[in-house]
Amino acid sequence: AELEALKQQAAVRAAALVQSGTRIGLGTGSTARYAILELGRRLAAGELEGVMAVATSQASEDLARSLNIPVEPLTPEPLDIVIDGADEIDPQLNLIKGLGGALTREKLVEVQARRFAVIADHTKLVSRLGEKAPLPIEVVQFGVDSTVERLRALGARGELRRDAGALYITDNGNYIFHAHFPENASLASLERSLKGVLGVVETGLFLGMATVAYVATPEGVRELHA
Ligand code: DER
Repeated sequence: AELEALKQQAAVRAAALVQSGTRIGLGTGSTARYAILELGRRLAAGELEGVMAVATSQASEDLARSLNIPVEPLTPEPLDIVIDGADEIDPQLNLIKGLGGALTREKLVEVQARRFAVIADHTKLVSRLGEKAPLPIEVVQFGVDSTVERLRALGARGELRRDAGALYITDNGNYIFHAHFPENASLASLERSLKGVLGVVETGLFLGMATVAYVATPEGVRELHA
């Protein structure tokens, strides 16, 4: 309950940045959900008007539509601000994302953001990525065991994500492998190696993408910049 209150505090802080007449990206997960709810509240209260949103998952799109937030597909036009959660945040604001299963659409949206505001509770802060969370890697279904073998050859240990025993399938119809790697000298080289693996669609490494992070602690919301 305490963590939920903290998530909501971070979400409300970021949602306050959204201005009328702008284009926004809506993240996915339990923290981003509070931001979407807050945007809906601001619209209903007349504090906000004329916004257009791009959602990073079907779930976030459905929630937005239920709140009368206008949702449109992603087009090449930049987004003024994207608000999304993270699984881990390092001191340089590099992120691990994807435990909510939406990493590919999230990265496609967030790369087009003029401002990418991460929202989280303090448990997401780490000194090094990979400390607590696995690295989600989206992989195609066809020949998945071959792709997993290629990832293991790079040093990955882990398993395909399952929910209630069944293999999890993303909005894009792919599987997700949760990988643990030995401590890596360079996150950038790990990202490049993984993106070069045949069968890999996208990784949950979001390096140098976030512009600001609102991190809620019991002492208040901290604003972190890269
Ligand atoms: O899957 C995702 O990328 C989510 O944004 C995740 O990183 C954060 O989800 P949470 O707010 O429910 O912890």
